[in-house]
This record gives sequence, structure tokens and C-alpha cells, in this order.
Amino acid sequence: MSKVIFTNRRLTIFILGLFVLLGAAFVFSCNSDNIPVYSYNVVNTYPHDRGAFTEGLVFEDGFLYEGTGLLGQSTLRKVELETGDILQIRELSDQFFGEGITIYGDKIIQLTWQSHIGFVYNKSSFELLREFNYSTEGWGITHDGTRLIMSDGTSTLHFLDPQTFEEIGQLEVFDNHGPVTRLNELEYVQGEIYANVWQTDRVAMIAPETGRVVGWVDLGGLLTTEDRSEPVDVLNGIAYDAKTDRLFVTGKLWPKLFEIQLISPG
Ligand SMILES: [Ca+2]
Repeated sequence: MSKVIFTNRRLTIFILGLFVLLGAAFVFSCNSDNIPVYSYNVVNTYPHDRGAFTEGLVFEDGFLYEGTGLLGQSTLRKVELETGDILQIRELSDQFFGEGITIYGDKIIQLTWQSHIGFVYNKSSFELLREFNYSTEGWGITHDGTRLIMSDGTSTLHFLDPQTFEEIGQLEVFDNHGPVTRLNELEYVQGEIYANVWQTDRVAMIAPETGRVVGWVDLGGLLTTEDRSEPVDVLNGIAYDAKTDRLFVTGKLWPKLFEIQLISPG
């Protein structure tokens, strides 16, 4: 009888241990997937130039500013939000593939994809003021008020001095599955860096201090079948109007630009 009790005790301890292990595994798996995924409401829909291969998008003082790509078609534009009309345009030389843009003070900064050259323009006149160089590819750019923040298609973001354009720091972006690569168009929104992930409908919300993705936005379903009746490319382009707390998104060759409101998962 005592042997049976002893065996039962060992069995009980074994089963309890199993439960503890399973519990720990459950908690771990919950923690590894607990990055909130935001959905969205469309607040307003505006026309967008189907010919604009959007690589950079900014909103400032009532107007959109857009940088477009492709060799021989790259531009910098000032666009009327409500109509999508191009109010001002500067064409890049044919050898440059335009990428992200940001507005810093009275200047617009525009990256190029593989030329390692950035352009600095007068915000009002679009006059080219200077060029600067960087060693990586150029994808997206934004700023946090004191530093330019640049993506290069990898999981690394680069901080640049906005006066000298020297690199002053880097940030490795990761979520619970490891590095988050293909970070593209950027926008600094209320203390977080928002980044389109190239070839997905997702936007990463990144903590600038750590590089950790603290939230995802799933922007799937923005375009209708009719919107896709002519070729469209991927989601790309986030602009934020801090004054009115409005968030805008669009994509390359998309016929529409959307003002959206994010919905917390819980
Ligand atoms: Ca942007």
C-alpha cells in the first residue's frame, strides 16, 4: 500500500510539474504575442494622383507635400488635400529615384533611393539649397523635432543631425519575433515613429528610445476592387497633422488618400 501511495505522490508531483510547465509556456506565448494590433476607421477619403508613385508624404499648414519615385518620373509636390490638385511641382533629374521627404523648419529634405544623395529645398520656392550624402540606401525620412530619422530598407533607423546631416545614432527595430526589416515611409506621431513595412499593409509603431515595436496598425482593406481596376502598388505614405490630430495614409499609384482614425484592440 505504501508503495502505491509513494507512486501516486510521484505521479501527483509529476502532473503538478507538468501543469507548472504548461502554465509557464502559456504565459510566455501570451507575452510573445501581446503587441496590440490596431484597426482603423476611414474618416475622410480624398482623391490622389494615380500617377504618383508615393515615396514620401507630409502634411503641414493645410497642405500635403509628396515625394514620388521611379527613374525619370520622380518629383517633389505640394498638393491640395481636398482636391488632390498639384499646386507646385519640382521634377528630379532622370538619374534620381526620389524617396522619402520631411519638412524641417523652412526646408524640405528629400532622399534618393540608391544614389546616396539627399536634397534640401526651400520649402516655399522648392529651390535646391544643398545636397548631402549618406552611405546606405535612402527610403523614408521624418524627424522628432531635433533629429532627422531615416530608414534604409533594413531594420535599422538612422538619426541624422538636421544641420550637418551627419549620422548621430542608430536604432534597431524589433518585435517579439526579432528584427523588423523593410521599414519604409516614416512619420513621427505623438512620440512614436510610425513606419510602413514595405510590401505589407502594416505600419509599425516604434518606441524611439528602444526600437521596440509597441503596436501594429493593420491597414488591410483600404482599397476597393474598383480602386484596383487599374494597377496600384503597395501602401506607402503616412502623414500626420499634429495641429488637428489627423492621420493620413495612401499608397503608390493609389487613386485615394485616406484620413483614418486608429482603433485600439481593446
Ligand atoms: Ca511621412
